[in-house]
Parts: sequence; structure tokens; C-alpha cells
Amino acid sequence: MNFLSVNDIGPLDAAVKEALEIKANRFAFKHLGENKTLLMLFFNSSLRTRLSTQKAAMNLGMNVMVLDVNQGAWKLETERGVVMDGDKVEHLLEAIPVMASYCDIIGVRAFAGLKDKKEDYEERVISQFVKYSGRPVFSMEAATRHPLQSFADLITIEEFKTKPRPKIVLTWAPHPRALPQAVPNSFAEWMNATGYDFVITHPEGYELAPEFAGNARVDYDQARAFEGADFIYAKNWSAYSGPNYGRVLSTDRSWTVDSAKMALTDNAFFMHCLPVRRNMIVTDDVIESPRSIVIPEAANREISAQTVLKRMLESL
Ligand code: AN0
Ligand code: CP
Repeated sequence: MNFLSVNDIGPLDAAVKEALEIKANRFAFKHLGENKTLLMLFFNSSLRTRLSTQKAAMNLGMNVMVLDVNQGAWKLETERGVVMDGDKVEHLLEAIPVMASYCDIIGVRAFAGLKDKKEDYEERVISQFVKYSGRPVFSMEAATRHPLQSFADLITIEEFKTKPRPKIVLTWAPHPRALPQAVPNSFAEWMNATGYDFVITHPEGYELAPEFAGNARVDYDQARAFEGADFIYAKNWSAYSGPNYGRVLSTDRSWTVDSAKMALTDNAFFMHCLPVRRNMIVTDDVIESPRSIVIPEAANREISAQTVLKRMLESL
């Protein structure tokens, strides 16, 4: 079993039910991971994914190894056929089978480079792990998706919702640097797989790839989108469309989520995957308000990771 997208988790209601059972009794499956080793491989920085996934694996009794590829390991070439006369010392094609020989399950974080859309949207790095490792592979945020985050987001919404079909609004918000589309892509993909009322709002030019936006309503008017919302999910992303791929088109702070905008909602909860830049994405008062659920959302990363690892161990 690999875990790369919503398609790898089966029916969502069953996945959430299993996650909540694990949350209520997180050491019940400690035997499953005995003498099994998880390798977590990071091409990019992380706070939550690193700690929550390691904690999840420890709850399951696994051994865990963590490698930061760019700090301490050899710099890895990822493209086949290049003459390696630059700064890359080792090729993924050797590194993958070597690393796989030391572990049973591999988690990979490899962000989009944001330079070549084709390379990013073909998932050239994580797909090589799937192809060449001979091990189950899960995404800890790849180029186009962050499924452990979206699964934790779904669990959080299920815990906090007070109506059967809440209105969920994914809103773009400003940020000084170019960020991948992985989090919003993945969130949209998971929300589209639920029965929620799901709306995406962003300035023109920030349209997500159609395969991720799916049938979600898109509204360029943020205030109108916020009306009646039960959950506001803020995130910055760089442009996807056309020649602007990977660029920052706007840092317009009129899109920052503030209390005046939250007042348009139906007393919505505020969500963000973190890390978040305060007073760019969201004001201090909104993220500190009682309606902000960013901390329980982050805490649920342990639960989404443990649910996925449990299923992977069961399928070994
Ligand atoms: C990353 C991103 O936007 O994809 C990770 C988010 C979980 N964020 C930053 O690099 C700030
Ligand atoms: N939300 C999330 O994935 O955080 P990290 O980048 O800190 O892992």
C-alpha cells in the first residue's frame, strides 16, 4: 500500500472512524510495528510532519530513522541522464535501493521546485521511490499534494462541525515568497471527496489545476465567499496557470484573514496547516481567538499519520 493521495485511503467515513478510534486508544496497536523500521526522508524543512509522524510510528511500536537529505547526506541528483559534474554527489537510482534495504516503510517529503510545471506535476521525485524502492511509500508533502495534512484537516472538521453539511471555504492569503500548490490542491481534492459545501476563493490568476479544483465553486470575491461559512481554511500558494507558474502575482493584504472578514461568516472556525506568517495570512486576533483551531488541527497530524502507518503495517 502506498499513500500519495485521497485515492489511497478508501471510503472517507471509514478512515475517519478508524482515526477517531486510534485517537481514543493510541497505544492499542503497539505490537504491529515490532521490529519494523520507518525511514523518514526530508528534502525540505519540517516541524509538524517530522514530529507527528515519528510520534505516530512510536505509538505503533516502530523503529524510526530520519534523514535530512540536504544536511549531512550526499546531495542527490534526481534526473536520469545528466552528466553529474555539478554539486550532486549521488544519484537517486543508487540511493533509493540502498535506503530501502535498511527499512520496511519509507516516508518522503519533496516539495515542488516551482520552476518546471511538468516536472512538478509528474511527481518526478516521489514516483521514483514508488518505482524503485520495493517498499510501501507515503507522502509527507510531495510536489502536488500533502495528503497527511488533508486527512488531519478532515478529522478536525469532523470533530468540530455542528451541522451535517458544513460550508468550507478555502481562501488564498498573501505571503512574501512563492509557495507550492500542494496544500490547497490536496485540501480541495479531499473536500471534493466529501459531501461538504466547498468554495474556493482567490484573486484572479491563482486558479488551481482543474484536476484538483474539480467541481468546487470558485468565487473571486472573498467577502462573498465568506458569507455563511462554518470553516475558513487559509493558505497561500503561488500561481499555477500558464507562464506564471510558481510566481507570486500578488501580496495584497486586503486578502489577509482578519476579524472583520470572520464576522461575515457563520461564526466560522479558523484553520491553517501551519507554519503561518502572522499579519500576512491571518491577523493575531483571529489566530488567537477561541474560534481558531490550528492547534488541534496540528495535533491531529499524529492521528492521520498513525492511521496511515497502521494500515501500511497491516498490509506488509
Ligand atoms: C510549505 C507549503 O506551503 O507547502 C509547507 C506547508 C505545510 N510552507 C512553507 O514552505 C512556508
Ligand atoms: N503542516 C506541516 O506539514 O508542517 P511542517 O512543514 O512543519 O511539517
